[in-house]
Amino acid sequence: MNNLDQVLHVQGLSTFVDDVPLPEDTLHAAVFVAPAAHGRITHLNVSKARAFAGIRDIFTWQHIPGKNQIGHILHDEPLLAENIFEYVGQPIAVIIGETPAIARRALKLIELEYQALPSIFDARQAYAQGKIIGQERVFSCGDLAAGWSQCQYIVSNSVESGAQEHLYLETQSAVAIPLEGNRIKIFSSTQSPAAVQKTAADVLGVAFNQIEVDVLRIGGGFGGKEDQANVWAAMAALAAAKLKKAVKLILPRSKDLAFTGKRHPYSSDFKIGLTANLKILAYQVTYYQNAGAFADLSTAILERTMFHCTNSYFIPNVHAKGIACRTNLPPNTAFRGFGGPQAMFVLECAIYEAARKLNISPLEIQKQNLIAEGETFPYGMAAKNNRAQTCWDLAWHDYQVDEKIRKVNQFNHSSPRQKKGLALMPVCFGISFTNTLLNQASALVHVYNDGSVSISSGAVEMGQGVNEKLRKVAASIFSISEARIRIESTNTTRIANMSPTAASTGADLNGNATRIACEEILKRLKAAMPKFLGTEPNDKYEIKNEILYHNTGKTRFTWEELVLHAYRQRISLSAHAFYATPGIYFDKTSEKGNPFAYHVNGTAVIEVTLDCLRGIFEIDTVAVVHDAGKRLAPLIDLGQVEGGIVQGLGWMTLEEIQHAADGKLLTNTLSTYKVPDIFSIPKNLQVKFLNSEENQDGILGAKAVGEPPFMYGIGVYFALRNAMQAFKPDLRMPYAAPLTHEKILKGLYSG
Ligand code: MTE
Ligand code: LUZ
Ligand code: MOS
Repeated sequence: MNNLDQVLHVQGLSTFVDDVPLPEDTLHAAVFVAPAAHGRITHLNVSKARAFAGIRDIFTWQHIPGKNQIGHILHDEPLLAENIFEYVGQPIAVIIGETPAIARRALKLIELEYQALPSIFDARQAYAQGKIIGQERVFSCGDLAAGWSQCQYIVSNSVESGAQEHLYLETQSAVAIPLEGNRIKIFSSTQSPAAVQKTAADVLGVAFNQIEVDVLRIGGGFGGKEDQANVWAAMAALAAAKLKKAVKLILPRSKDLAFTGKRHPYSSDFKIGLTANLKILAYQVTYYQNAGAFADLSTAILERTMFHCTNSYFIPNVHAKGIACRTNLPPNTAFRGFGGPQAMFVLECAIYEAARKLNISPLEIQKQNLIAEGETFPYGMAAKNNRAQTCWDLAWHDYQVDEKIRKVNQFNHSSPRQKKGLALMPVCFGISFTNTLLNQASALVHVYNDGSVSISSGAVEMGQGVNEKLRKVAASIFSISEARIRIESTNTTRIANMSPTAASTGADLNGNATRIACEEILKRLKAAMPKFLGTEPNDKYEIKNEILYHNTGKTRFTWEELVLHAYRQRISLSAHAFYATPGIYFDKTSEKGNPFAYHVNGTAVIEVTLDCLRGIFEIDTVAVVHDAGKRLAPLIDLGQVEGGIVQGLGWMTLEEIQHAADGKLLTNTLSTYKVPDIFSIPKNLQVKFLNSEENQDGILGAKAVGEPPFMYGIGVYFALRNAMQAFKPDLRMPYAAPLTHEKILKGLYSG
């Protein structure tokens, strides 16, 4: 894949938090958590556990010197529960032992008594009881009533989409090491070193500059470490500060599955209206988001749901309402797409339901309504260089959709028990943090006087290849070999106030900061060339492939020699630079603005074959046309698209989180929670990148690629429903994902 890390990865030599060399006498933490979904603590006795051989200490909220508060958007979440706990798995105490095994064994000696309180796990029930987080949001445009009055067809229904486990390979991990002067250095598996720094500083009641956070790379994040790495890092820091010893906290897989938040399940109602020639004129939708017990990022995620309520389509009259509902589940959190997939799924269900009622193909409705240049989204931004129609048309043509439809019909006609289904899934995803202030980044570039280069930025490498992209940026600005460039760990002492690596903006934001820093150094180097070469200052100077050029002529001098000359001339070879995405704003009062630097478009063509006797299926084809602009690292982008698709189809078809009636996670192993494996990958997975011109709003002409491909997986749901419908024309089945084998079988043979 040409990822910078690949050589180390395949040899098993890359290091993660678990590999950080530990000081002597490092201690190990285990976390004591709430055993029930909602309760009032009446009695907590840790004395037996504390007396256990090898236990050094136990900390509860009473030991926190600073604030027992880790909520950033809303301040509603304690690090350690005080009198009330609100979900199974909510941390109550941190126990510190000489080994991880000792700490875990002593957990069982903690005595907890509580008075059970009523619990809610369902978003609509929570809403009915007024348990909401933040404000209800409404995005609207046009005139809904007028819209309905002009519609020939109006249909409505409800839609459920499920939770999803991130399943990053590296579980939540932190090592906190006390340094002189009461400073703490934290190695954390986080997408947001600055959030870990802030959380630990707040909990300890110290200034941010007392806390250093370092991240070399993480073993996957997918959004699960945008906010939820803070908890474990803050606990390790608390214990390290108290005991003046290094403390390591690594969640075992089963605990990580049970304690941490997931993708938000949504329960939604829609009503959609179409004209006689299938133009969608009106769309009304209400999203009930199951936020879990604390806000975490839920309100931001809900906001992105609102932004994506019309996906790739233009709808003139829209009323979308979103409510974050507080339930007694672990706080749900960011997950690739960040609420976007949930919105898109509802609209595709609405289109599918309308098509079913009209007895036509959903494709007819989809292609009639793709957004065109200049048309606006409900939040007021106009489609600019939007490639919704281009991608759709290319996918239709290049993947021979007419021919595919004919073949599917032919197959279904002659095959009684196997049925094929086909669907197209257009995606339009806005790039930028919807919270405008987060769209900023900085970079620190050093050129050493041997000509090698070191780059620090706020980007966290999580397998998505951002480091390789940063290396390409620097190599292209300086016109030197990538081999000279090293990407350093992401560290709060080198880069301050960094935004999380999220919203697919890692390369755009940090790449641009890196570009600006490199350009600054290059400017100084070029200014030093006349003296170095003994030529006229007003001549033309350039560096190409490490060779110095004078007035377009090649000289015999190199990058290395110029750098050494500049050093001897006492010219600075370091630069720090800052980048803030220009031109974006959003007004939350009117819910209008220009929140995104640009949109990413694409269309997927999906074919499945369903075995209607067994309810099992194969995905024959996922063929995509995707716009990634002028790609910086083509193979990395291909990997992102392929990985996103597989993760998306897992959400839609396999991954089903289940809780017992008391709120305990039932799917707490990988035998009961099924994720896509090598056999789940479509037999034919094809990706064509649009040959589009340079994207002025990305980095060096490229477009962000991390999240958008996830949503192609949504098409698999509809391809499957089409196959089911071919078997059972009067299929009546609720719109609910995941569409597991079990649900398919029930749908085919019930009613
Ligand atoms: N790819 C890998 N291999 N591992 C990850 O954790 N996270 C995804 C995406 N691709 C992820 C990934 C998510 S949720 C986001 S927001 C982006 O990568 C973040 O990185 P970027 O902004 O550099 O694209
Ligand atoms: N995080 C965030 C995100 O804070 N704001 C966003 O808009 C966003 N979008 C996608 C993923 N993470
Ligand atoms: Mo990605 S959900 O923005 O970490």
